[in-house]
Amino acid sequence: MKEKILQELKSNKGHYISGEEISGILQISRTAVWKYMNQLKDMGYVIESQTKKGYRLIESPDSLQPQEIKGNINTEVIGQNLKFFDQVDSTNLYAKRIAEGGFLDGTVIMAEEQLNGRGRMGRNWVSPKGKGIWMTIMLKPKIKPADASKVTLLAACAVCKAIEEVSGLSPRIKWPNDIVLNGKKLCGILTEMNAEIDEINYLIIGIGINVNIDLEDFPQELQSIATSIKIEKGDRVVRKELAAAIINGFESYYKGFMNTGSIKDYINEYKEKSAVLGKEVKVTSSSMELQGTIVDISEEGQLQLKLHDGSIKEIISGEVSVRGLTGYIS
Ligand code: BT5
Repeated sequence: MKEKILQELKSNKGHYISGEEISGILQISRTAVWKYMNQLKDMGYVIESQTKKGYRLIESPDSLQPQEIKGNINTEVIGQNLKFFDQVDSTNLYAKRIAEGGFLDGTVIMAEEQLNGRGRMGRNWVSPKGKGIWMTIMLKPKIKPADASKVTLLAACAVCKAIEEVSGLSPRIKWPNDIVLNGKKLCGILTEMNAEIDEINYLIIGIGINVNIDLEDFPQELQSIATSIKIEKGDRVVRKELAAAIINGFESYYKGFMNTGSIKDYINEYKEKSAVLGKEVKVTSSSMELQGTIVDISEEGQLQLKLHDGSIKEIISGEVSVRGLTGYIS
């Protein structure tokens, strides 16, 4: 009912609508209307009420609630089902819990706060309340498990583009899963999947973006390596607009990939946004450590690393750190 009242207020935005009118449209008492208005105010909606005129919506909160995001998305699949939590352990963990029971392709999980936000390899992801976008996109792609990393690449492109659109900043993608700005981490992507040998049962793309985080919100050990849109821009951005832009953008890349089975149409855009192309890097994985220069990124999204002996090695997985002024920064 609260959502329906909100819809009435939004469709009359800037104008008053009387309690009587709402009670007539929704077939509830005027006291009930008044109670729901108070609940909406508690949620952060600024609603003016005047005895003779009724109610008027002045401002909506910057919340990631479905009713705030739905109006800004124009997708067919991604985000058609939006699940929202004020607080959750981790949107990826939640997605995995529900995935087994079946889900609508493109379901998006959003949370205002994560108590156990996760990075890769069991690392922790700091996710303070109301200051970031902590979301997971749940997919059932008909692709081979080996191609799952291409979806991470497309998600990174979509996030980067959406940040540019909404904030005017130009972040870069640090292969494979980070988005960085001025050498600091702005966003991390955690792709997880459940698969058979040659088919994916489900793929979940967890995206964490530091949006309106202040430097002091980060724990001490992250303050020199993490940043946020607010820190870089000097101003807040509206999270729900950014979240909607990511959902819209991602759908278009994802559809393209699903239709053609290839990401080659997007690889030039990816290269333009790359933080590692042309850079001297160190690539580390559990089994090796290599140094060289990234000379290209293949149509499959793999790094071409030119070693010091001139040979080229294709990098499929691992961590990349870029040579900075004071050694290699990750
Ligand atoms: C990542 O891991 O970068 C993937 C992060 C994915 C987070 C999203 S939020 C929504 C969804 N639900 C989840 O539970 N997770 C996903 P990795 O490359 O392993 O980086 C983790 C490392 O980044 C940590 O060890 C810290 O050093 C650093 N870190 C932690 N929180 C950070 C933050 N908010 N901003 C920047 N760096 C952070």
